[in-house]
Amino acid sequence: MQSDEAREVGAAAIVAGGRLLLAQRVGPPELAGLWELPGGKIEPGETPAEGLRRELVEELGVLTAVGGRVGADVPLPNGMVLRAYRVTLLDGEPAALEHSAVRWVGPAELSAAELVPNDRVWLPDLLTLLRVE
Ligand code: 9L3
Ligand code: MG
Repeated sequence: MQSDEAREVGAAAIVAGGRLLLAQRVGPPELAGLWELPGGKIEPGETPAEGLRRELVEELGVLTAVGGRVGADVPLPNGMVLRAYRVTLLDGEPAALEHSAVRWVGPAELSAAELVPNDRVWLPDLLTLLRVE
């Protein structure tokens, strides 16, 4: 069994048409209403790409291809590590199946968005992604 120490939370930077997809968290209470890159815990036995693809089916109802890393590792208080990946949509329109809403944002909206604290460190990287898209 893998310990929590070694475990990863994957987050998806989905960019299309010069905009990035943000999803609004339902909970826990301190994160409810804030916006994040969708994703979740990679399960033991999954590669990060497999786990993130599964999370995006569950959360958004879309099929995706997981690409390279975006931004730095973010250590989480529970000993897990949060990592963002570049993700391409292959099939489906993202729907808020486990979030209260999803929305596509350009650079200005992204800069103004109320992101969850963990994801704020990636803002410069995400803005760069949008500019080079
Ligand atoms: N988390 C932070 N930023 C993100 C994601 C996908 C997740 N972009 C944090 C919130 C939770 C933990 O990682 O503390 C597990 O995520 P989830 O399973 O609640 O989505
Ligand atoms: Mg999640």
